[in-house]
Parts: sequence; C-alpha cells; structure tokens
Amino acid sequence: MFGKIQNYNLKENKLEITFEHNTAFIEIISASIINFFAPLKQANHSSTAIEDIKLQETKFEVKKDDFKLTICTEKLKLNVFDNFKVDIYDIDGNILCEDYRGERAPFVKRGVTPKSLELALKEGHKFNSELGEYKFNVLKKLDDNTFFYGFGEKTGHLNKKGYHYKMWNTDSAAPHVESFEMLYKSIPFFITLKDSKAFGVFLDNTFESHFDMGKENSNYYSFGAVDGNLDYYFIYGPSVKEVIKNYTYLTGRTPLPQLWTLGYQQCRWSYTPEERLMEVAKNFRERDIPCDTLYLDIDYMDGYRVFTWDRDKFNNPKNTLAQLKENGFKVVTIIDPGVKKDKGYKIYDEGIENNYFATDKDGVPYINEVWPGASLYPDFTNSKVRSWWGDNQKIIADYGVSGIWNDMNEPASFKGPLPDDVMFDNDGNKISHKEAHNVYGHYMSKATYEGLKKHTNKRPFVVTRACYAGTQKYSTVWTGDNQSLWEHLRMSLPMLMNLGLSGFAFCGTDVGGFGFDCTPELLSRWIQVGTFTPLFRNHSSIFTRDQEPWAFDKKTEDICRKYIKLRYKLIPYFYDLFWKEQSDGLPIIRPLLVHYEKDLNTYEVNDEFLCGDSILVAPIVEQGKTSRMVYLPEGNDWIDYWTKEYFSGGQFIIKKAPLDLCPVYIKAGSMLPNYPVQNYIGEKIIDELTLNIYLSKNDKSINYVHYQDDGESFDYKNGAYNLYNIEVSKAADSIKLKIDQTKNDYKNHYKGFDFNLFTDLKPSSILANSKPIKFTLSDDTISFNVKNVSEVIIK
Ligand code: MIG
Repeated sequence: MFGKIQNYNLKENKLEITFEHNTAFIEIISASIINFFAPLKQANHSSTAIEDIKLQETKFEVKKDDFKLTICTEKLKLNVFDNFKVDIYDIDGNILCEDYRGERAPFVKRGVTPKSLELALKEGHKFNSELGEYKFNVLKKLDDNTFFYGFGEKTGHLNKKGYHYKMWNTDSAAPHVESFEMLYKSIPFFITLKDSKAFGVFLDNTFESHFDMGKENSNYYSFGAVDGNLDYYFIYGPSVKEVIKNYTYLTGRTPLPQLWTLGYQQCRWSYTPEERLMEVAKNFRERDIPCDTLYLDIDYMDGYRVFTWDRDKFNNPKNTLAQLKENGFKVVTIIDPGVKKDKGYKIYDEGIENNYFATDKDGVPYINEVWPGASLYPDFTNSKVRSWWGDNQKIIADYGVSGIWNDMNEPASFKGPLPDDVMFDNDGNKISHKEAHNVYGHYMSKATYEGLKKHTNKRPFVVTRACYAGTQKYSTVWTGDNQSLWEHLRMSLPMLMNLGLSGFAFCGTDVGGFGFDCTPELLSRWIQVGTFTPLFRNHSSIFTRDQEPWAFDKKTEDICRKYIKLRYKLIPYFYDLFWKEQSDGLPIIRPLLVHYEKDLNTYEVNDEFLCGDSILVAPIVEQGKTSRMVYLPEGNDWIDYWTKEYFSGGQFIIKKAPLDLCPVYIKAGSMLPNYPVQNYIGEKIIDELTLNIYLSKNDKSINYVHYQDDGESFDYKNGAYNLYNIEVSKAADSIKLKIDQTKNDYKNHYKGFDFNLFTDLKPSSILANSKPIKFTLSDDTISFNVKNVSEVIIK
C-alpha cells in the first residue's frame, strides 16, 4: 500500500514521510503518545474524539539509514520501515509492539457441502463472515503472554484476546451474549498488557472498524476500518495507569458530576401517570430507603414528541416536579433523537425550516420510523443543530427537570437501518451515514451537555446509550437493554471494568436487569454490585415484573435498604474519586490489574473489581451461591469490611456470603470518608466528616486527601473548594494524626471529624492539640471526635 520510504521532512513535532505510493505522518504528541496518520480518504486530519490536541514540548531525534527511519523520544524508540511498518521499543531496547510481516492466515473453518450450509442456515444457524477486507488493516505480532483490555462496552470477558470485535453502534433487544461483536457504543481503544508492561492503541476512525485480537490467527492481531483515514495513536504506559492517563489526556476526562447523581436512582419504563410517579416517591420515604432520582421514560411525552408533556398523564408537570423536589427527588426525563413528522409541532417545524435534519443523497429530509411513527433525525454533526438542540433543553429544564437521558441515538430505527447515503452536514464538510453513524450519539450528548450547561449553569447530568471515544466529556453511560439474567449480572462486571479502562469513569448497568422478569435473589445480588457502581440505577422494561426494592418481599427489601444505605455512607468516597479522576483519568470501577499489574493472578479476574483503590468487591453473581473464592492481590494486606479480619495479599480465600452479604475488602493502609445516611443527598447539613481508618500492619503512614465543594456549580473551576489532608503515622506504640486544610476557598467547612481507627493498639490516652480527649474502644476500633484540631496523638 505504501511502498518504499523515499524521504522525510520534519516540521515541529510532525514527520512527513514520503513513500513510493503514499504519504504518511508521524506526530510526536508527547514522549509517550505517538500518532500514525495516512490520509487515505481526505487530507484533513480532523477528530471527533480529540478536541484541541495539546502537543507537549518534548525532545526527540530522527535518523535515517538505508533501511529505516528511527525516532527516539525520551520514552520510546520507533523504527519505521518500507510499507509503513513500525516497530516500537522502550528506551532500554525492549520490544513493545512489532508489526507483523507475514501473510494473513486464518484458522481453518470446515463445512461439508454447499447444500449442508444452505440447510444449516435455514435452520437458523449463524456463521461468522469470511475474512474481512478493509480499506486498511494493521497487523501486529501477537505473543503468548499478551492480554488485551478496553474496547468500551463489549460482552464477554475482561481479557479480549482471541476475539473479534466490530465498532458499529447497534441497538439490539436480543439477550446480549459473548458472541456479540458490537453493542450501542464504539470505543476503538484497547490496552495491551504483557510482562507487566502496558501500552494502548486508539484507532481514531468513525467508520465501521474491526479489531481481531488473535481470533483469525494467534500469531497476530489486527485493526482496520472499511473506509476513512489510517489514524491511530500508540499510547505508552508502561503502567496501565499511565496508559489510561495518557488516553484520557487525548480524548478527555469525565467532568466532576453533581453530588446527587451519585445517589440511588430509580427508573422504569414508565412511571406514568403522575400518580404512579408520586406513589413510587412516597414508598421510598415511607420505607426508609434512600433515593435521589426518579426517571420518566418515553410515555410522559405527548405522542412521543420530544420536549412535550402528555397533559392527561401529567396535568401540571411543574407542580409535580416541585412537589417531588420538596421531598428531595430529582427527575430525569428521556429525550430521543427522533422528531415526529408533524406539521404544527414546533420542533419539527423549526427543524424543517432550518434544514436541521439529516437528508437523503438529494438533500430531502430523511424519514424513518421510531416511537412517534414517521420521524426525522436531527443532524447533530452540524454545530448549528447542536446549539438549537441545546437550547431546547431549556424547555424541559424550565419544568424543573434535573438531567437528560438520551436513548435511541445509535441511531436506532424501526424501518430498517439508515441507508449508507443518508447525508450529514458536518459543518459544511458533508459526510455520509457510514462516517456519521458511530458519532451520532456523541454529538447528541455534546449538544445536550452544552445546552444544559448554558441554561442551568449546573454541571450537566446526561446519560447516553450510544457514544464514541471521547463522549465521557459530556455524558455518563449505561449499557442499554440487558436482561434480568444471572449471566448479565456476571457479565456486567467485565463490561463496566472495560468501559472504565476506556475512559468512561461514570457508567452503570440497569440494576436488576431491564428485560425479562427479575427474581428476589437476583435483585438482592445486583443491588450489592450497584452499590459500588458509579451510576447506580435500577431500571426495568414495560411488561416485566415490578423491580423496585419493595416489589418482592421483606427480605429483599431489607437487603436493598442495607446496601443503598451503605452507598449513601460512601458518597464522599465516590466524590473524592471523581475529583481525583479529573487529573489521573482513573475510573471508579477498576479491574484488579490496574493496581496490581505485577501480580499475574489479577490479569483474568472477571468476578471481582476495585471501587477506587481502597475497596475490593467480590460479589456473588450466581444463583444459589452462598460462598465464593476471593483472590486478594499481592502487594497489600486486606481487611474484611464486615468482620475486620486481616488477610495478607497474594492468596485465594473462601468467603461465606449469605444472601445479605456481599464480600468486600478494604485495602490495609487506607482511609474511607463517610457521610451519615440520608434519604437523599443534601437532606442533612454535613458539618462533620467521618473518617474510617484501616491501618496496615506493615506500612508506617497513610495519607488521604478529601475534597469539598458546593456539589453542583462550576465555581470549583475558579477555585471554590476545600481540600483536607489527613495523615496518619504509626510509631511502635503510638499513632499520630495530622489534619491539615490545604485549600480553603469554599465557604462551608467541616466543624469537626469523627474518627474510627481499626487497629489492635489499645491506647490509654488520646491527646488532641496536646489536650486529653474522650474516646471509646470497642473490639478493634478506637472512636473519637475532634473539632478545630490539627494534631492527635494516640498512645
Ligand atoms: O426500544 O424508552 O434502552 O432503557 O426504557 C425501547 C424505552 C426504547 C430503550 C432503552 C430503555 C428504555 C426504552 N428504550
């Protein structure tokens, strides 16, 4: 495709390489991030995922000999050969990523006769298509001890080696199983981990793309796309953490959410009419189950017309929402992209008048069918359409709605898929559906985010189903129509972990399962997982069993209450994680390997996850199981959250887990901030923070930074926040605690702190700023309260 290298030309960070048949570019974004680009479709190097790419000042050298070009950055060495073959080494000369030079050689698939194929297809058997032919396909050498992660929302397991995935946003109501190659989201990014060293590859191409991770043949893996430019980033670690940090440096990070979005959320298709919505709200409060958010699904609208209300079902939405607000409930409404074809309906009329809809190849507005019947698709690739759509959010926000849920934006359609030649404006640089499809949900989320920001001046809460790489800047995501199946609870763990590794720090699945009928046991176990999931939303489909915490029996309700309350205690911990994510890009849900990549036992752990760096969750994801094996990674000791039992890391243990117990372990040497349980976030004025300290037997000190702000506005961007630095250091027979407010620019402060220290030290006195204070000692816990104190000595 490229031929021999002829010469090269260096301009700032960019190397232009002239090959016999084609030109290619290598751009040094930073010492660790390299872009490989060949304008196979268009000269313009544009990106939807990456906005305002920031080149980092970095030193590098370029050399040429008869066979190759060599580029050395401070972290990497690249050899570039004829045909744009590239080998990448670390600076010590260890090979990281090597282009594959052989021919493609798929593993053999055998049939019998054409007739047997015909009959098998008739019976409904499905076979994977033949060898894919793409516009380009990059082959890399695959070694045995290689593991792959990422790809956003895919079914199957944590490790993606040996599978083939396709990026084409797809709405599928069939039960999502391992053999699915695509779902609602396209995140063409993966992480390679080998011998404790990691790098990422991001293929920035919005056409249908393919990733074969050693399925075709175990000697190579490959990525390619059906059209568009060759445009990929090599993102070095060597730690997985660094890869995530660098990837989110490129594509952006999840912005700090409003605090209430971290509470429990209850959804159903649909809570209508308003009496039903109010009844659900009342049940939460009467039954003492915390809840912040209720959702309105499509039936609140007038004939599914977006930005309208069905006045028979919601007589006075403003009043209803105000009443709910009194009780501490936020309401989130669904908004689909499909606009009903209906003269006299404002949104349709404005769209037609201004040419805001996607068109057929002749420029006539394109019509398909979704919920409202014949419908048109707003062209979100056009910035004018985005700002119009953004302004429409005001219509709904003015009723008191607190967040927007974007669905059906793959885009979905009832009358067959959108044809390839449906056209999108793309701000004057027209593109077809083939190129726009995978970014349709992205641009819709961006429009929604920017509109909500402009009209509410609060941190927008947007939930989207479809998206592309980089959408994390605008929206949280849920994983679409799962079902109330144990298999889907099991699969939600690797799916959410991989979404996290792919930049989506704020994600969740429908707790309890969307389709099919949930059972009491399944809901109990799913709520336990949801407690540690950033987006904690129970949702179920029309015509399925009720799935609210009280829908089954007292036992299930008690379990739900116990775990939802635990979630409310942990709110400040989640919020601190989101604060830290702004600078390190690390997701909330993490596979164990993120923190323990030296421990090879963690590479394939599908059924445990870390919530932040301090909590290890090992849920039960199988029916009838009341005990399980838990792997505690090596490198730390672990403390059983429920019993305070102490374990060293690097071992498998058996944990008994009756239905009301989810195995949870706290990393020894950590600190967890807690709030009191509230019915909803903001119910209580929290002027004292609880800090639970889990001392390690080995380490000498713990340091924890806690973040505090108003929980909703953008004032933190101008510095209106507080930081508390809490340090615990251990000597032979005493413990010293230092409390230091290192930033002090938000007007509310904690008046005091409640400490709970889990340790075997039995102190005789505690001095706060040199004065003795009262404390209690029970089991292994020392508890005391301090106000206006900077130093505590326990001895
Ligand atoms: O085709 O709005 O994934 O969460 O409840 C169904 C109705 C359309 C699909 C979403 C689901 C939502 C449902 N929607």
